Amino acid sequence: MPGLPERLSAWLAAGAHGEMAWMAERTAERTAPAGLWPEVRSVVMLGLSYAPGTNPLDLLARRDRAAIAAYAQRRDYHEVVKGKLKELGGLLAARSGRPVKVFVDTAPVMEKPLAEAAGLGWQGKHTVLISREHGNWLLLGAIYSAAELEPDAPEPEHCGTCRRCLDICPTAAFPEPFRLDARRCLSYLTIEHAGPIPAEFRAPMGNRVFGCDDCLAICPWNKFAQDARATRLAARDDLAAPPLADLARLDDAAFRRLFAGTPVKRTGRDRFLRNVLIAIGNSGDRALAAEAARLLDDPAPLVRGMAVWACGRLLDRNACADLHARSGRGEADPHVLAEWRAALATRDEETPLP
Ligand code: B12
Ligand code: SF4
Ligand code: SF4
Repeated sequence: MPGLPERLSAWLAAGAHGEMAWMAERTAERTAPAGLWPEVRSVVMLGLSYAPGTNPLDLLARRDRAAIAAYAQRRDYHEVVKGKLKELGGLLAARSGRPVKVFVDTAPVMEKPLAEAAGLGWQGKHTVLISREHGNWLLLGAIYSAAELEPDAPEPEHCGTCRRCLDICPTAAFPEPFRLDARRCLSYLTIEHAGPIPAEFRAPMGNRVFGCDDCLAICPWNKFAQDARATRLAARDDLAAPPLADLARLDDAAFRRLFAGTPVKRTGRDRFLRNVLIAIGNSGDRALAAEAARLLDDPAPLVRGMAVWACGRLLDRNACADLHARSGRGEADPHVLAEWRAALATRDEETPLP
């Protein structure tokens, strides 16, 4: 994969990986399979379809509902894909008499460039791998083999003059085609980013509470993808459009129960509630303000801070001042205090914090 180490270095040097420090570690292993496992002679790349039955973009208009990225509305693909890789890798090892290793997502492996080199598809301008047959709804996995296998030809790029994915991105996360600044990407901000979400990204988040599918859903190559309902990656109906009001009531145990075995459990309850509260603030639905107000007393500052922001978006200043008198006076966390200041200043810049 010529040029790969340079591209990864440039991406890291620009800081585009944000807080994902693990992306800057083990780069020699990441950019060359033999760096990770010196015995490797061939890499078999696999994609498993998770094509959704409905268009994820339709959900964005239902402001009282939560939008969870299509890949996360189902069983965690790490387990499913790994199981399949082990099965196939076992056959390959038995047939070739040579050892194999299997990887999904978390190892220092660049799965998209490898899948492109293996002929599965090409990296679109949104940087995700697109297959002619399945569109961009594929989850990837790798089998490293010590056997010499006949290579397939790489798939050339078929984006042409299209730029729909670049134009639809709600946060302008693509500095140029084929390059993503993760720090601006809602997938990164809602899943990987640990602290409060910077103010500029909150309104563009809309009702996206875990990941984002906009640049994927708009890609015209998806018209060839078949609904993946029949596979072991079938979507869970209760995660298709859950009411924000229900999600705002999750305590730690209920969060773990609801999202057991799905990728959503990764964020933990507090980070997830942070996202839900931002969606509530964006809902324009004053009835949901009561859910946000209840969380003003939450033990987690991350949750309290976004509860303040949501109340500030949905209620007038007087109502916010009442809530502050009830729940905000003893606040000591600097982030939450800053949110109170902003909420109380929203409609009257002159009023000092009571
Ligand atoms: C880090 C990571 C993220 C980060 C950064 C994403 C990114 N684009 O780098 C964040 C958290 C934002 C993320 C988001 C998502 N992710 Co993710 N992620 C990864 C991970 C772990 C590493 C990706 C990586 O190596 N990035 C580093 C950059 C430098 O590499 P790159 O994206 O290939 O970038 C190339 C281009 O930038 C190009 N390039 C750079 N400059 C230039 C200039 C020119 C002119 C050209 C032509 C090219 C070019 O060269 C680079 C190398 O090929 C992989 C799993 C893995 N181990 O590979 C999953 C993975 C890419 N994610 C995946 C998924 C599903 C998603 C989401 C769709 C989830 C969601 N719905 O929210 C979004 C998609 C957002 C998007 N548009 O990319 C799948 C994608 C499957 C597929 N069909 O490709 C993967 C492969 C996981 C898996 N096992 O299936 N992800
Ligand atoms: S996943 Fe969403 S925020 Fe991230 S690049 Fe794609 S459209 Fe933009
Ligand atoms: S939307 Fe257009 S430019 Fe973007 S990946 Fe798909 S074909 Fe390529």
